[in-house]
Amino acid sequence: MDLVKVWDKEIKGKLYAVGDIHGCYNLLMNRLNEIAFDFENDLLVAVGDLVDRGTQNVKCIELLSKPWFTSVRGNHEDLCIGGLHNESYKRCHVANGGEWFYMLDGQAMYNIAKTFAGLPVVLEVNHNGKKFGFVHGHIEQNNWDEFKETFTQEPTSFRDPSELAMWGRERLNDENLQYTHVSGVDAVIMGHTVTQKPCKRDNCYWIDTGAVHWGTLTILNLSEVV
Ligand SMILES: [Mn+2]
Repeated sequence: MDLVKVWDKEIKGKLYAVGDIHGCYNLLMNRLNEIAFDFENDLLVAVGDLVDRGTQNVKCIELLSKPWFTSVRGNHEDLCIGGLHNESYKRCHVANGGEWFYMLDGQAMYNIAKTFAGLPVVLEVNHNGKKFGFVHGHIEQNNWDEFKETFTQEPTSFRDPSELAMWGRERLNDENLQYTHVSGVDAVIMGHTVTQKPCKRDNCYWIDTGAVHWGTLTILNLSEVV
């Protein structure tokens, strides 16, 4: 399992990013039809949190087998993986919309956790001469390659790089103004922190617009933003 993955299949059509879906399968399909998404040629990259809080969790997991869909791992995928064997993860998960998972039979839970553990924490997609980076919550470094390298090095900080990338919100909150343009990449797309509208700062985008709360699912056409 690779924590960092570079998309290596050809994208014949357009490249889109979608915010946190959280079990809202019908909403996603309706939005894709509205934008005339081309299921034969386009690629949709989700920023993680496919499940929990919404009602169509299994349908959303099945998206991962579609050639037009891929995702990075969000903290809710992490909760499914951890909740399988760890009581405190399970409690946190149930308290955050994950009760559906513990109503499945053990084999189904195991299969889902295994699928999620196969998702990268960081995904890089090159399309039409541009490089797009995807991570669920946070990128600590102001350089894309330095960020990717933290996943291959011996840990230097007390926080695991995957945990920071899936759970962190520091860049969007940025109280110390330490985060700037991320060099080495054209755009970085994140979710995790709900904003009323898609948010852009430097070359970073946050696109979790609270689909499961307000029915407002953001889909970005990445060839139009960069
Ligand atoms: Mn999240």
